[in-house]
This record gives sequence, structure tokens and C-alpha cells, in this order.
Amino acid sequence: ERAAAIAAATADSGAPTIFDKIISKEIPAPVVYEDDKALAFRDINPQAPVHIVLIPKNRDGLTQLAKAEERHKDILGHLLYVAKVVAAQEDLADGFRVVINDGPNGCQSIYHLHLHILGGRKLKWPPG
Ligand code: DGP
Repeated sequence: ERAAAIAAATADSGAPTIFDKIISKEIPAPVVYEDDKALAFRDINPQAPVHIVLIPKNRDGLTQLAKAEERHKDILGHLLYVAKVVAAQEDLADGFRVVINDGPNGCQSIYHLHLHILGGRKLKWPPG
């Protein structure tokens, strides 16, 4: 059911997403970091030994990076800094990758901006 809902979201509708339910703890997720502005949890479908999703708690119109406006600069900076904090917490001293999938061509499935933090193995480049 959830997979169908995710697959169905191939473009930004502005509708609430499953991440709202993770933020409200209505749906449990393995949280690895939380502060007043951001939440990070382990991806349900990990693509690497460490795969964490990092989101702003307040979406505030930031369904995808392409919708970013001036007012989002602080939260965007905060998320990138938190990505580093989480990578350190996860012992990714040998390196890691931060990814934002944007829109249909970027393979975005959930329209609540999120950073993927991937690590724990040698990642390939370029991505598919
Ligand atoms: P994207 O394709 O960039 O929109 O990535 C969305 C990610 O969110 C995807 O890698 C799977 C993850 N995800 C989706 N639903 C859930 C969930 O309910 N729990 C957790 N932990 N991760 C989820």
C-alpha cells in the first residue's frame, strides 16, 4: 500500500506526504538525529550499508529543491550541516555521499525535500 502511494507520487502535488506522519511519529521510523528543525531516519529501502534520509520538519513549500526560495536558505544550510553531523555520527570518516533527487528525472518519489546520506561502502560514480 505504501509502495503504491510512493510510486504514485511522480510529481509535486503539494499534498501531505508520508514524511509528515514520520515527523508526527504516527509512523515509526528509526530516527538517528533530531533537532527543532530537522529529522533524520534510516531509509526503508537502503541503497548502501548506511542510508539515511534527512528532512526539514517544516516543509514550508519546500516540496523539492527546484521550489526553493530565498526564505529557505537557512534551512537548506542547516540540512547540509546536519548531513555532516550525521555522517560523523555514523562513522563515515572514509567518505560518504549526499544526494537530493529532484523531480521525475531525478527519481524523486516523496515531495517533501530530503537529503539522502549514503555511505559504508565505496560508491560508484557516475550514478545511474
Ligand atoms: P526519493 O526517491 O528521493 O523521493 O526518496 C525517498 C526515500 O524515502 C526512499 O529512498 C525511501 C524512503 N522512504 C519512503 N517511505 C519511507 C518510510 O515510511 N520509512 C522510511 N524509513 N523511509 C521511507
